[in-house]
Amino acid sequence: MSDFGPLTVNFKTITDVRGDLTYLEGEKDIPFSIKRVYYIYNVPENSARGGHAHINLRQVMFAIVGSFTISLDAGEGPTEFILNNPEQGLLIESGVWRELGTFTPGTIAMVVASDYYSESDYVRSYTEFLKKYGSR
Ligand code: T46
Repeated sequence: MSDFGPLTVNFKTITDVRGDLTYLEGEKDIPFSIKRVYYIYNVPENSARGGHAHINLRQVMFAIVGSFTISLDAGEGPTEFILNNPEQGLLIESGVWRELGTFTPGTIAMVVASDYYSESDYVRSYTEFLKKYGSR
């Protein structure tokens, strides 16, 4: 089942002569209450991140600046997405393996998450991931 759920989250932007202002609100634009925000930047060329799934965590990820790729795998192989629009996020449900790469120089990837950081929520072995989620 390659079902990632509804994937795209569009944020609202207010534009005037001073520039653009984009905002997102928990439980409105984002389909959960936001408990944590983190951002990834200064990523060296050819570096990969991710390589895990979450048991319960839900996240929306977007590129504030720049561009990167993310491949999502719900247990039947990867589908690749490019994130390069600060007005559009990708909803990543729990139980989905993700791998990030191809960061252009200066990229800032931003993530809003449904829960606090907890290492026990991670599945960091692909074999374990397939055992747990491969037969849905
Ligand atoms: C995800 C992808 C897209 C913390 O202490 N607090 C935090 O909030 C986070 C996110 C991480 N950490 C620690 C855990 C590790 O010791 O920071 C270290 C690096 O984390 P990690 O190797 O998991 O980083 P990425 O970029 O591979 O994965 C991160 C998120 O962890 C993950 O939830 O979906 O970004």
